[in-house]
Amino acid sequence: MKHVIIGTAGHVDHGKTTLIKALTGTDTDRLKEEQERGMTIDLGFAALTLPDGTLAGIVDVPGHERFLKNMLAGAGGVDVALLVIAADESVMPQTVEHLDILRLLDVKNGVVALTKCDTVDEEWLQIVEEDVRGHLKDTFLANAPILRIDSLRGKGLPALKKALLSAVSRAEARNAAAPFRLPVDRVFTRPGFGTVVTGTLIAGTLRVGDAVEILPRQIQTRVRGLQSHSKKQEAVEAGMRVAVNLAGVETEALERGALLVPPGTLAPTQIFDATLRLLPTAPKPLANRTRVRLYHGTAEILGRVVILGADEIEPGETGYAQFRAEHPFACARGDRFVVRTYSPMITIGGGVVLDPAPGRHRRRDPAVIETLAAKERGTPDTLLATYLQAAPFGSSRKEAARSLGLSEADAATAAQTLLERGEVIALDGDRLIHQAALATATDRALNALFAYHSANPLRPGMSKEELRGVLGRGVEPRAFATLLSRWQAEGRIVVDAATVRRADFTVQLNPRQQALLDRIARVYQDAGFNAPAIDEVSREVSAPPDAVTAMLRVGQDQGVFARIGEGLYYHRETLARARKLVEDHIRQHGSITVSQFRDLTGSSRKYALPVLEYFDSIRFTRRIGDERVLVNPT
Ligand SMILES: Nc1nc2c(ncn2[C@@H]2O[C@H](COP(=O)(O)OP(=O)(O)OP(=O)(O)O)[C@@H](O)[C@H]2O)c(=O)[nH]1
Ligand SMILES: [Mg+2]
Repeated sequence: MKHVIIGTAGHVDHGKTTLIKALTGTDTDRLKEEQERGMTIDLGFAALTLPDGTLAGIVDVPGHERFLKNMLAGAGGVDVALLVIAADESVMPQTVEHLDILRLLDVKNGVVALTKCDTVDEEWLQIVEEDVRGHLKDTFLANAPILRIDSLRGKGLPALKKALLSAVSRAEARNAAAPFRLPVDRVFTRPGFGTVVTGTLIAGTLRVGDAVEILPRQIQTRVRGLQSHSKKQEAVEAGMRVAVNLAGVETEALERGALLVPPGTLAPTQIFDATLRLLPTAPKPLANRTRVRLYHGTAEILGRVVILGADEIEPGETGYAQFRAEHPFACARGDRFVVRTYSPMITIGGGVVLDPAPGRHRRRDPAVIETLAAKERGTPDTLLATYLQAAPFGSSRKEAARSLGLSEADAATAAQTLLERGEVIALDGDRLIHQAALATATDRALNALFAYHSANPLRPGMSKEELRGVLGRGVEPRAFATLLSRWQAEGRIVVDAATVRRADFTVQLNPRQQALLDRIARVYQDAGFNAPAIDEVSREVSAPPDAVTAMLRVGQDQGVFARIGEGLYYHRETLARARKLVEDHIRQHGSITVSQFRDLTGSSRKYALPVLEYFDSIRFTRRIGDERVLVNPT
């Protein structure tokens, strides 16, 4: 299922929260102060089921200028904008500012809701619609539908839902295969659970048990539990609202603006290179070393902008800049951000991160500008690195070159550079995997095995297919096999014919279990060819049938028993005798039939047939009509 976030936008009091309540039944103004003042202060959350059953997350933002910082914390995860404009007031300052922010963050889809239509007449409505169209010209909402709404009476809601569905279906799905990224927007404690953070998962998949690093503080922890819209989940995917219960972290270590990522995938930074576009409406050119407020993910970061290759950036122009922050934070190449002036707080522009960890530059150095231009275009190695970062199980060199539109020679050089830097690892001759992706896959596999061993202490290991399923959709069998042999070579796991176990795991029977296994083995030894049914064994050894079955499985893994058929086991000595009888008989007579075997063993057809079929299945004998011959007569 596709996961998307719909985010409200619009001027204060234009009816965003009322509209969300009318759509979903949820009052997103959950703070006492919000309810008293009838005004949204901080982000609110709800879920909307669209006409086709898609469950969209909703982020409701405050419209008041004073809380724009909170709006920015919500805007980072928005896929579809719901721009709310009150028909009685039409476009107002924060209508424009919110729209600017959504554009700077590269939101591509949306719908316009004209609320409070019940308070104006048709003539006025037409004037307002024209005004709105004029403001949306040249934006991603230029062709968006404008829906007339009266939230108090629920008028226009079905049409709005349809329009939202169509915008949602046009929205590009976020990459659930990339390393996960969760910008934190709330932190709280739940009695009995501990620390919980919430946010919009903007990339990747997060699972219970996953190792997590909290940036910029670099605190390592684990996911203890997950929820989305108050429902417990084992895994959550990009585009979902999520609540994460973190193991062993104090709430003091976290705040809005923190970022959760797989350990080691991003480093905190205080300086980055970027393209920076100034809005045409910015009041004046942006001068070198201006102190600004930068908004990235859910964080607000103060710092100075060093303009590269020029003295200033004019309104409406784009330039290169280096941002020098007053505190560490984390960002990645390609991330979008918004810039406001320090005081008064006016949104003046935004841009795209080109390099999250550059050195300091000489401002006028043409080589610096050239390098930044190359980074903006994407050099083969940055392209390949970005591509591999989003490939959780790596990619063949050919595949990578093809998807990036690189020549094989360029791709090979790029691969060499990344291999030498240790950023990428060659899994086998052809397959490359990003070290971050490998670390995540390794962690996930060992975790899954640990959980399996804990739940199944008597099983020798997890089936390979089950483990492959745990690792995620789209791990090809070949890539999986390569990963398994790598982990085996590193001494992390042991791979048997069909199962995988952690290298540090062995089946440990306690003395009582061992005694039970021995007693069961004796029962089977004594019974010989006429093996007992499980409930007979259960009576004989005075243990419940489940316990007998469990021990039979352990015994089977240890080679004490062979499973001949449903509920039918032979002791290995009995099986060896049967095998000898079959072999001798065939050598003397050329073949053996079920009734001959039955007579030889003094058993009944009930045993004779499954035993011979078992011999066929292990390719000891082969059936020809009613008779069996040896597969390997020599
Ligand atoms: N008549 C009428 N009143 C409406 C409608 N929608 C909202 N209102 C009223 O407008 C006022 C503001 O509504 P809110 O939903 O709080 O506005 P908001 O956009 O969420 O405001 P902020 O979050 O503070 O920016 C409330 O008194 C609502 O009852 C509508 O369709 N018709
Ligand atoms: Mg509101």
